[in-house]
Amino acid sequence: MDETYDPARIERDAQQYWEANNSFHATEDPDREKFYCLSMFPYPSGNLHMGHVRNYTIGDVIARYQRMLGKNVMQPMGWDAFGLPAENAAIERHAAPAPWTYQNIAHMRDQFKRLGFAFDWTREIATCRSEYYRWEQWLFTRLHKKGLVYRKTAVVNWDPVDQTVLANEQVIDGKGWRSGAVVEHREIPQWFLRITDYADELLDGLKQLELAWPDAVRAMQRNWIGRSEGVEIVFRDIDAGSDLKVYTTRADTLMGATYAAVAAEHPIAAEAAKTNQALAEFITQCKHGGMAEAELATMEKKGMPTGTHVRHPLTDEPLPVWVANYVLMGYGEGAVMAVPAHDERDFEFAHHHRLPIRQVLENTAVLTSELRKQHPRSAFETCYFDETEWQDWYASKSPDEVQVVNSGRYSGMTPQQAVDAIAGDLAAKGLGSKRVHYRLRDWGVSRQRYWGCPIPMILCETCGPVPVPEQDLPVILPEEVVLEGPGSPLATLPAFYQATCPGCGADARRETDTFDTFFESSWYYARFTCPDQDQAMLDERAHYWLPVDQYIGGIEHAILHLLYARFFHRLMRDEGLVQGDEPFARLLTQGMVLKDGAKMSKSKGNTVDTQDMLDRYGADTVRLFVMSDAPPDQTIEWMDTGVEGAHRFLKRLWRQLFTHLAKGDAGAVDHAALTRDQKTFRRLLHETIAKVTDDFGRRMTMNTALAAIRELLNAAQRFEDERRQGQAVMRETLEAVVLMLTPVVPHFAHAAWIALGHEHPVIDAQWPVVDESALVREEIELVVQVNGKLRGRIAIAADADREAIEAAALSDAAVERFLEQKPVRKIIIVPGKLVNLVV
Ligand code: ANZ
Ligand code: ZN
Repeated sequence: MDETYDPARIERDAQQYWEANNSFHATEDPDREKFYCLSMFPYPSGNLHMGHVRNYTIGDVIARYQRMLGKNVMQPMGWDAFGLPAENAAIERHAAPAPWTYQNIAHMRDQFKRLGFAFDWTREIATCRSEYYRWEQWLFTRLHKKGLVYRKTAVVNWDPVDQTVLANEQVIDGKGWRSGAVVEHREIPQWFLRITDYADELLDGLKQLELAWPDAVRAMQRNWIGRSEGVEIVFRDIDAGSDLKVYTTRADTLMGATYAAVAAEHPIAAEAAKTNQALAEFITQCKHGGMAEAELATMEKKGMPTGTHVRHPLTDEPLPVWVANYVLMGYGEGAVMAVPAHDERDFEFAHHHRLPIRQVLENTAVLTSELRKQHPRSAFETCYFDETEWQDWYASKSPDEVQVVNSGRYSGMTPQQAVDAIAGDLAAKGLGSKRVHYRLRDWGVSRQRYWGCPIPMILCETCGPVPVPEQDLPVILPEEVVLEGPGSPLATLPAFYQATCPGCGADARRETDTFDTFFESSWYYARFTCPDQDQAMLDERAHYWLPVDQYIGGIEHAILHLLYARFFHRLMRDEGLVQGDEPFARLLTQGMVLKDGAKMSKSKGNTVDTQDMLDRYGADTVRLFVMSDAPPDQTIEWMDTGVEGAHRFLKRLWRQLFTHLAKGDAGAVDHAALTRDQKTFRRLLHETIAKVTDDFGRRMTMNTALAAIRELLNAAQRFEDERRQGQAVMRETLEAVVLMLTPVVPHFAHAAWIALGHEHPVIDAQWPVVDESALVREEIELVVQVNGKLRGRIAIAADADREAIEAAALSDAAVERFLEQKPVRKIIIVPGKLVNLVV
């Protein structure tokens, strides 16, 4: 062993050893428990940043720890290689995206290796390779046969100057990112996957993931799916237009509906606009506005009356129909029954346009808002409370005590009773029925981009869209192209788009759109189990490895990526390709790496150069630092002093090992020969092993584990026992420390383990085992209370009986003073903890 810690050499040696011995190559072994550890694969943007380093270190620590528990661990790595940045870089360089991507992959792969991640590189996948994407093309054609794929027109962002469709990220403040032109919305035919068919299952499946997935992620998925139970209500037409259907989750408030509102794109709006120029202009204006749901709640409630009326389904009262910019076409029926007394958006709208407000529930937050004070009182048809009264009332009631009021025969019911009664009455009249509704929309997978997987369809004038036959797959994306502008070159490459219809043999045009890149990332986890399979999408190896036991990645993927992967898993399950319902048994969302309190980013200029850190300190220091500061799911603050601290720790430990080894081998611990101090120190060692094991495994708080190891080493330094048994205990301690640090600083551990005289590499060593007998405390300390107040402490044999404990407590000098010679009425003993003397 060298006297000083030389990370460059140690890390090179360890990495060479792993490479030469295929140390991380995983094979299926039915006799061993498997552990599939997966960190979300990166987009090959060029360089690893500190966020990557932390993410992959967390995964690597878990994988290496599980291996030491004796499991058959598989940890693969690959590249989410399609996507927009490659196209942008290509435009800048007048080159093709492919070589740029492959170069980046090569560079990042080197950086991964430099960090010592235990990846099975034989399983590497790049999603831009046809060996990979051919199988998603194949699946797509299968889904098409099953009716799970369809084509319909949808809105895209159109840049009128560059004459191209833009991705949402390329629209900045409503303008094209390159041309600066105001972006238009255009409707073009696109491909959709029926994820809504699986909405219920995707929602139910979340229950299985309780405790195994972060609550926040499950909640976000739940909200995104957005199941609601409501009633579909028909408002009959009065003015010879057409009937109006609305969807409401609040049928209990039907008697409070004072107008109806429709989206700008609603047919009733279009019909009315034919004879109303101002309305037509308003509608055009709405169509240009933003469409995000979050904006709707806050934006100004604009609207115009259509001039038509519909009939209230229970009272027959005529209600005016308005066009309102807060009603979305893509949701429910694109129309609402407006209940301004109980819906804030309706209230704001009614307030603004001076529409009547009718209260039909006892309690309502809307009526206490600031706006109410500005609203002319005469507009309130009914209003029971003033503000302060209402607040007192509200505080005194629970929500299910609330009553429906001012609603005829429904008055006096609870809201739930009213929903049921009203739905029943509507059904009897043929004017309504209960309905379950989802917020989730079908997944539009078409992108008008070049650098993506070609959608395997042929568009024939006679037959319509026809899937590319299985024997003609894959549809290969030509890689040798030059991108001069933002449009996709596929549409201008006859060699690509000219095709023959598989149905009728006529000349036809190949689909030139490509898949959303979420398509590739939705099933890569499964392909890692059998990446070399060239006859099928997956094979039986998937049954051995799936589900992923631990998935690690960013919270930014909490909704879409994880939902699409859960959807794909079910699609593949229904094709007989995988078993089970869920792809990821456990999920860990790692926290960000901050610097000076902000997220590291190039634009803020607060990035830390990974390569520079590796050159300066070595991989182990960087790995140790990113694991030390906080639990994996919380943010860490990058601090240069923290990195130096991690480095110093490793140097000091190296020296400790060196000094110890220089003294020669003291042999194994002879338990019978240990002194009391040696036993006490050994107890700390085994308590630490127990804690670190729990922290790495169950709690996943490697930071507290590392802190405990540091404390143990500090105690070891103070221990300084040169006797034979002292040295034997020290040896046991250092071995255990090296083992416990192996997942975090694997190169350091590799070298140290050899220096400690082991023949087999530390990656094949077993995680240290707690010696239960070492944990037994010969003497324990008990707290002594007098009338519940801490008054003293006594040291007593761990197995002392009640009588002995009482005697010791009563005779303790400090305690005696507080007894003031009063008779002790009762003695309460909490074993192992305290004695309470009641006087
Ligand atoms: C009357 C009502 C009274 C409503 C009340 C709410 C509160 P969730 O739960 O998200 O499904 N709504 C329906 N379609 C809409 C559309 N296309 N654009 C905007 N809003 C729409 O929401 C269902 C509720 O959202 C429905 O219940 C409807 O307003 C509104 F005190 O109807 B409600
Ligand atoms: Zn045809």
